[in-house]
Amino acid sequence: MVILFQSKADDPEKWRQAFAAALPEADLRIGADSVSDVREVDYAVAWKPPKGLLKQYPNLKAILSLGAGVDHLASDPDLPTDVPVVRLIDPGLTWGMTEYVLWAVLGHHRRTREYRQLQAEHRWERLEVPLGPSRRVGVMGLGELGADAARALAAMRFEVAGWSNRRKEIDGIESFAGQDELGKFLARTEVLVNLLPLTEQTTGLLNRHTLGALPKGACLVNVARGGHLVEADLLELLGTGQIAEATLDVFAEEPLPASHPFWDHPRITITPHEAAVTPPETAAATIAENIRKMERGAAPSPIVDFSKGY
Ligand code: OXD
Repeated sequence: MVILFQSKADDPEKWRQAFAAALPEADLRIGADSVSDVREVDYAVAWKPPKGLLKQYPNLKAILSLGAGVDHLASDPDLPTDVPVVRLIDPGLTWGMTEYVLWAVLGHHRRTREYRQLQAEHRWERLEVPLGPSRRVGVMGLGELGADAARALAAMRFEVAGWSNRRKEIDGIESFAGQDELGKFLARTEVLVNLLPLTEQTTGLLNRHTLGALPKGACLVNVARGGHLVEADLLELLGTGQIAEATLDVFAEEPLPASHPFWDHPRITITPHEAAVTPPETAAATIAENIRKMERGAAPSPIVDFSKGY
């Protein structure tokens, strides 16, 4: 079985080793150049493949995303439509994301930026921090990643709510659903965490109106996609104090251009799209399990529903 591994962002050697352990029967080819006969490729495991690349393999049985999001595949107008595209739900990816969300939310909650400033000024001063149960955190998107992050935040004793297309039953999390309840969800949310998939409906959803509906002085954590956020609106709302601080891992343009105003903004924390980097140690096994299922004639999961966009 030939697997094409296509990603410019990942260390191929680590993946080669991880696949050798998880799926020793596979012949892993790193990059399109390593395939001399396109008819050989059975599976493509990919992150941001060049547009049009995957349609070149006539015997492809499935495309497996190397990331949780699939917008990097959906944006290919020539993506093969006759094979399943499989999203990655992987424990290591989920742990990484939940850790990042906890780090960012706790940082805002415990006023890390202001304490840094006080330290820089050698000032011994206590700032008020509400008790966890009085801090209202809201998670947009309650898929695998959002639900895990919401549970972990609730375990930290924050008052957590989630917003998603359909209402979700998650212990300890208040669930808001659909456009009708977005306003109510935003009005109660002091720290907003975005974990939505990027679709036509969610592009630009974090804008002056939605961010303006948060309580004044709210914080934003964007770990989903840069396309969710209208960046100029965030700058404006930081200027008015409507948004106090933001932690951003994803951007409209990546890498974030050196001249971008976010870099020098004193109330923005930037990380380079690293909140949850797919770990070969766990993800190769997850992908291998799906490939084995397909080799047995069973369906992989979860299969992307492109009518929903995820
Ligand atoms: C992902 C990502 O989709 O890293 O997994 O952005």
